[in-house]
Amino acid sequence: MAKENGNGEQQYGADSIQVLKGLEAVRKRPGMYIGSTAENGLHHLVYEVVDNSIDEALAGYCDDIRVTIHKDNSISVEDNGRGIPVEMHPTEKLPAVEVALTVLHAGGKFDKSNYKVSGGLHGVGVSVVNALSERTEVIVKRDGFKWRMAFVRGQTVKKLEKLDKARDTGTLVRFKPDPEIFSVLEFSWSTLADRLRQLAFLNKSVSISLKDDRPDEPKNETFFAKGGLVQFVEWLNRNKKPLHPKPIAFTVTRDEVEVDVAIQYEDGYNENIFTFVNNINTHEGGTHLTGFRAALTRAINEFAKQQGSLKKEDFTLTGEDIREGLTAIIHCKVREPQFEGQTKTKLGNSEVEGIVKQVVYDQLRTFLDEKPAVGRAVIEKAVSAARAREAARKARDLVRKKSGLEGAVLPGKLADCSLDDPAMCELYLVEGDSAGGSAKQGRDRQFQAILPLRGKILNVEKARIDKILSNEEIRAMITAIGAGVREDFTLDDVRYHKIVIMTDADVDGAHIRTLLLTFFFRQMPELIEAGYIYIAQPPLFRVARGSGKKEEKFYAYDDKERDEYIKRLSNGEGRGTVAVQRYKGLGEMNPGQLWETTMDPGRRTILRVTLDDAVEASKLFDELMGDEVEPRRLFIERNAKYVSHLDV
Ligand code: 0RA
Repeated sequence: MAKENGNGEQQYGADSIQVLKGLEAVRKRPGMYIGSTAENGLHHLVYEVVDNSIDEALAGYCDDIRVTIHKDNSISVEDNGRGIPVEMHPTEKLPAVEVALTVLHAGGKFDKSNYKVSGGLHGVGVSVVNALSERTEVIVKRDGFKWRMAFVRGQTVKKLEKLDKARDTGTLVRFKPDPEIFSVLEFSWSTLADRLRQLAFLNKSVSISLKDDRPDEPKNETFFAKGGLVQFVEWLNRNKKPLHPKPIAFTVTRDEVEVDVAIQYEDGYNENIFTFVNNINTHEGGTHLTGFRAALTRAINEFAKQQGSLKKEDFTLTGEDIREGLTAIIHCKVREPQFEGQTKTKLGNSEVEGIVKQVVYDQLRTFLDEKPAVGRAVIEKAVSAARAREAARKARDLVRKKSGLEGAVLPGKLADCSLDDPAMCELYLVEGDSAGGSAKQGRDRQFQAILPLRGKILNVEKARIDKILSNEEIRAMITAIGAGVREDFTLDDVRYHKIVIMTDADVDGAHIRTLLLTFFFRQMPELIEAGYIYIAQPPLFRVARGSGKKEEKFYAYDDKERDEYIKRLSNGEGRGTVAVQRYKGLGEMNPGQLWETTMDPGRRTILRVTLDDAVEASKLFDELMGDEVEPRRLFIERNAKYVSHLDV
C-alpha cells in the first residue's frame, strides 16, 4: 500500500496500484455502484455493510447486528459473527481484512462454500463503502484478540494492529460518508428503520437494532421477529381487520430455490403483495410474482368449483377479484438471481416462475382442504369483488372521456382556463368553496383552471372502486383531468400538465392532501410518474409595517422566516408597529394575496410530488385507519416530514 518516504511523498507498489485503480473507478462513478449520490445512495452504504453481517447470520454464525447513527453522521455496524479474517491473504500479501476493505469485489472471495444470498441491490461490497467514505475504521475481534485498522477515502492510513485480548468474536465497521461525493449527508431514522425492520422480518431470529445518537436523548429500537414472514404480514395488517386470524404460511425448497410465503386476507379492497429475492425488495416483481399470482388464481378457482360456490354466478373469478384485500410476502432464495427492469428490481430467472407456481399451488390446496372455512371467506370476498367490478365498469363509462366532437361534459364547479394546450395549463384543486372563490378571482384565467373541492373527499383506501367512481368530488376531478381512470387512463389525454393541490396549512389540509395523493397514487399513478402533480405552498404569516402606499410587507412560510421579517421591519425606518397576521386557512387571503403568494408562477413555490411521496402518503393512510391516537400523532409528524422531502 501507500508508504511515505522521507519527503512526505507517497510511493506505491504494484499491488497498491491495482487497489488505487479500483478506488478511483468507484469515486469517479459512484452511481454505477450505489445507484445515486443523493439520499438513496447514502442509505445504500449502510445496507451494504449490514448485508455482510446478514450473510454471516445466514451462514449461522451471527444473531445480533447493531447499527448506530453517530452525532457526526457517521454510521457504525457491529455484529457478533466470526469477524473478518485478519491473517495474511495468500495472493494479495495483505491481511484479509485489508483486502476486503480495499479490493473491489473482494466480498465473497474467502469462503466459497456458503453461497451468498444476501447482498444489497448492487451487492458491491464494503470496499465501495470504504472508497466513498471520508474515513473508515474496522475493528475485528477474532483469534483471541481485538484488531483495528483505518482508512481515508478508501486508502489505508493505519495498518492492521493487534490490540487487547478478546474472548468473543465480531466485526465493527464505522464509516463517515465523503462530502466530496454525496449531496446529502444526513441519515434518516425512518428510512433506516424501515429497511432494518424489513431485514429482521426476512431473517427470523436475527436481532437488528438501530440507535440514533444525534438527538440529546438518543433513540433506540430493536427489530426481532422469531415468526419471520408471518409476523411481517401481521405487522402490515396491524391496523386492519383480518378475514382469518392466522396467516397462511410455508417455506419449501424445490430445485434449489427456497420459497418462503405468508398470506393474510383483510377486509379492505387493495392488493398488497411485497416480493423479495435474497433479501432484496423486488419492487418491479418478476417471475416469482407471476408464478405466485397464477397459483393463487388457480387454487382458489378450483376450490370454489369443488365447493359449488359459483353455481349461481355466471362469471369466473379473475385474479384481480381474488387479490382484493390480500396482503402477502414472497421471499425466494435463488443461487444466481438475474435482476432486470429499470431499477434492476425485477426477477428474470424463468425457472423460478414454475417452481413458485407449483409450490404455492400445492401448499394452498393442502391448506384449503384443511381449513375450508378460510377458503369460503376468501371466495365470498372475491365474489363480491367481481360484482363490484361489474358495477365499476358501468360507473367508469359515465366518467370516461368521450372522444371526437361530443367532448366530455366538464363539471359545473370547474372554472376552466381559456388556453387549450395542456403543456401550458394548470389545474388548481382547492380545498373549500370560499378559497375556491378567491382562487377563481385571483387566477390568470388564460392558463389556470380552478376546481373547488368540498370538505373531505372520499377515503379511497377504504372504498371499493365502484363507490369511488360514484363519488361526486372524485368524478369532477376525473372529468376535469379528462384522461379516464385506472386501466382506461391515457396520459396523452390529460388536459393540464400541472395539477396543483392547494389546501390549508393545517392538519385538516394535510389530511385532504394525503387523501388526494392516495387517490392519484391508486387510480392514476401515471400522473405522478409523469411529474404532473404538485403541492402549493401558501404562506403561514403576513408581516407588515405601516399602511397604504407606505406599507412594507413580507409573507413568511415558517416561524423562522416570520421572525426574520419581524426583526428586519423592527429595525427599519418606517412608522408604526409591526403587524403579524397568521393565516389559518386559504380563505383568509383575498384574491390578490392568493395570487401573489401562491399562484403567480413568477413568485410562488410549488413542490413536485414523486412516486415515493405518494407511497408514503398511502402508508400514512394505513396508520390513520386504526382507532388509536398514536397513529394520528404519527400522521402529523410524518406529514411534516414527507412534505420537506419533495422536490421543488
Ligand atoms: C469472510 C470469511 C469469514 C467471515 C467474514 C468474511 C465476515 C465478513 C464480515 C463483514 C461484516 N461482518 C462480517 N463477519 C464475517 C469467515 C472466516 C472463518 O472461517 O472464520
